[in-house]
Amino acid sequence: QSIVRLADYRPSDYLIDRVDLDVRLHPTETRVTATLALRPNPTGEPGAPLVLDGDELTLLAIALDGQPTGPGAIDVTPRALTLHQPPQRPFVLEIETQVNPSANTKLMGLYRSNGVYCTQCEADGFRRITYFLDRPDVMAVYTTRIEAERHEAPVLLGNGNPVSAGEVGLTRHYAVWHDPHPKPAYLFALVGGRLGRVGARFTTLEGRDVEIAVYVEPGKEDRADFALDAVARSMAWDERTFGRAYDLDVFNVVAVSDFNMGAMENKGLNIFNDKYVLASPDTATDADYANIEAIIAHEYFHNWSGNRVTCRDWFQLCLKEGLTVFRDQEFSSDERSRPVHRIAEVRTLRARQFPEDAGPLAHPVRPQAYREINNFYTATVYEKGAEIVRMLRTLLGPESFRRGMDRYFATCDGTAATVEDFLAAFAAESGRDLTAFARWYAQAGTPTVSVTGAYDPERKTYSLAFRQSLPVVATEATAGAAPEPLVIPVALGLVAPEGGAVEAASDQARDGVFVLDAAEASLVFTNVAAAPVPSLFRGFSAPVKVDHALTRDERLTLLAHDSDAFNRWQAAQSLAMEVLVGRARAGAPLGPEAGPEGAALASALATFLDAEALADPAFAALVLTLPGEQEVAQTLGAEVDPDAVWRARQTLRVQLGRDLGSRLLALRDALAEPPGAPFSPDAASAGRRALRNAALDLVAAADPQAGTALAVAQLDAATTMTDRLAALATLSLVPGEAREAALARFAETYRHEPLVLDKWFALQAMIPEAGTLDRVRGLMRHPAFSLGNPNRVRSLVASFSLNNPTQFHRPDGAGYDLTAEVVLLLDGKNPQVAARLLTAFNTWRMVEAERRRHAESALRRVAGAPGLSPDVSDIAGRSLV
Ligand code: HT7
Ligand code: ZN
Repeated sequence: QSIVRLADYRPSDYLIDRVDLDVRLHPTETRVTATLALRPNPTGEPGAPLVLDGDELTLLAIALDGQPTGPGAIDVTPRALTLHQPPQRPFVLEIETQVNPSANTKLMGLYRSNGVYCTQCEADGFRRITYFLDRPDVMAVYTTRIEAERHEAPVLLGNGNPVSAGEVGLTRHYAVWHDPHPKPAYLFALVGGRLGRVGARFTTLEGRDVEIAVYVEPGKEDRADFALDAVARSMAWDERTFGRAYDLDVFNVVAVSDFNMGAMENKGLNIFNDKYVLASPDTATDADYANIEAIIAHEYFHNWSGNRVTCRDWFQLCLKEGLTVFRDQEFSSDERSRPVHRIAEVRTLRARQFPEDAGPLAHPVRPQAYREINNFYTATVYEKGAEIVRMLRTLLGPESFRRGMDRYFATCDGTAATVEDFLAAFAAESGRDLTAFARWYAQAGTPTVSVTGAYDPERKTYSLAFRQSLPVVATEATAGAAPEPLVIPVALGLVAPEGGAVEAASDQARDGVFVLDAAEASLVFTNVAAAPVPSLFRGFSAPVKVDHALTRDERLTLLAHDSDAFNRWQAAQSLAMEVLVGRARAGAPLGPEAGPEGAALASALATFLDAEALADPAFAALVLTLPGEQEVAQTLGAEVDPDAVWRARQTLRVQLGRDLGSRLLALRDALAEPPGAPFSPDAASAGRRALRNAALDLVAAADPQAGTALAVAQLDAATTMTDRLAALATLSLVPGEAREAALARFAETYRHEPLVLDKWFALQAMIPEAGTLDRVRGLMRHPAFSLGNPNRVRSLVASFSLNNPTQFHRPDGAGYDLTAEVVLLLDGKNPQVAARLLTAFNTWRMVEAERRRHAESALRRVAGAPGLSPDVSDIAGRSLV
């Protein structure tokens, strides 16, 4: 497959102003008539042939300006329709195609999910519906007529506003939708099916009365209320925070059960994976509620950052995704606890994006080349993309940032824009030169910032020397060229060893932010009465690794006294990481305690819990949670033995559970909900549950028998899925009768709830025991499992391959073999999901030699298989480079 390069971008030779679609839905023979109003693009090549994209299409008829095309005028294949000599004036093409939604297992284009017709067009699915200029810089106004059997699809939804509806003969009906906002084809959507609805009204700041609705499987309407409320809260927040109002009369959200990703921001008609819509206390955990709120917000916010202003080409994906992730993170921080949410964001970044940036799939936030765009919906584009926007705000300050956003929306509204357009708005608004800052978009790899501090008691100065080092990442475009220094905002402060802020001045740090924009730089504080402890990268002000050799006492000072909550958490993480890395590197055996460092951490945590756990349980739960195995492996960097990492982490968990046991039990009691208390998914209630369950986890690590008894009791008494699942997770780590009985009972209770069974699949796939491989193979034959449903594959197989490091990296290579086998099985059905599963091999070069050999041979088996999809072939090829 050919490589697409940013450097080769050329405007389209033709534009499409209006699209009239007539879609006659049928399970296997859906007919689509597209009437396209085209014209030559003044900036394109005059006289060029018109080449429309297609994918697995059957052409039934074509007419040019109402006349059949003459012999030799067009060439048609399932992948392209070429009109050799298009008129050099506005003209109309009418194209009739036929597609088979029931056979569409790729879930791109028009497909059926549980009998519901739906579409997914980003990035290039529209070409699976009709021949089209399927590129984001071709923006048209769409009118869609949808027709179907009434009994099969009583609900017919499209983009924009409803125009008309009516009967067709005795059994069929139709609806017409018109979207007045020009949009690229990837934002097209339609839905037809038997669906239940919940609705509400929202009046925008411009006085527009909007009908908002969430459509779900009939009978599950009561599980859609939370999502509906999240839509209304998102609308209000975007008005308050960014002055952005909604621009249609209706806003519809539809939940479907077969979906390749989380959700899709189609104009006025967001389509969601039902996992991110349906919620009830009995079926959804607190994490589910938080995800639903965040993803509803994310897709809604795209209405401005993505739809009103879209991307010129797919290299600019971060323009909409990074910015929209930033916006949804801000929303969640405002709706919940800002520090707690920031910690969650950073944990995700470190667990997903840092490894990606350090492995063979590393790429810049704005890639320069791709073979398969669907493989670039990555943590780097999304999460690191959001960090860049956040750094921009830190550098400019909140007011200037907001004015820059206003200017961006004002100047780019209705256009397909680039990263340069985005930065230009902020440069113009602030008067700052952002040329060097723009390197964040172009250079792959996580920078490391090394810091040394020195106190001069004579001069009463404290100086900090910074050095940034950037990995050389050989990508298509850079060919391993030496990276240039990045502009890194370092939010910082000084803490007195006995607590309290040090009131020291430095004219190099404005508003507590020092800007490191050279390879090396230093910063001097004056009037510092005594040696302070520096608190650096407060709030994780830049997506970097920090190499700063603080002593244990200095870290303890930060944990106890820093005014920045993120760095208090970071101090505990760093203390734990030192223990974990030391033990893993030494290959230390599993034991009851992790040495004096483990004891020191336990004692600091005891003090912390006594003073603060009840005041902020959500934060306390995070402080108690040790860095994950993958993060420890990343810190080790090379020749990693995943079993040694697990033993190190388990030993420290045992020690914390033992040393803190009585406190943890007391906290569980103190935080218990009074019997009959009503359920609330709010952050405070969720925080109490999180701490109770973090306590259970550690108590059970130290004393599996006591933990089992507590978990069994919790499972019996639980009134929320959060508590039930936490108890089951605890039990899943203790081999024996109680575990198997609890798992069997849970499966029986929720046998009609696929989304709950997903949690059950995932828990079992993550058990760090040798028997898990066979368990996963067995569960793949479970009646509730299906390779055709992406949620099932992610719950069972991806949980094993991506979230069970000891078993994926089994020394005998059987974990790699299972993953490769499923990737190949799946590739024929759903290449996108198969390719994503294959990214589990991202870390293969980091593991020790024997495992590495097995991983490489599994990867080579995949790469060499005949008939691979471009998606899987791209990931396999890059993983092996
Ligand atoms: N913009 C959406 C991306 C998306 C997607 C991409 C490829 C294949 C299927 C997909 N479904 C959704 C989702 C988002 O980030 O908002
Ligand atoms: Zn998005």
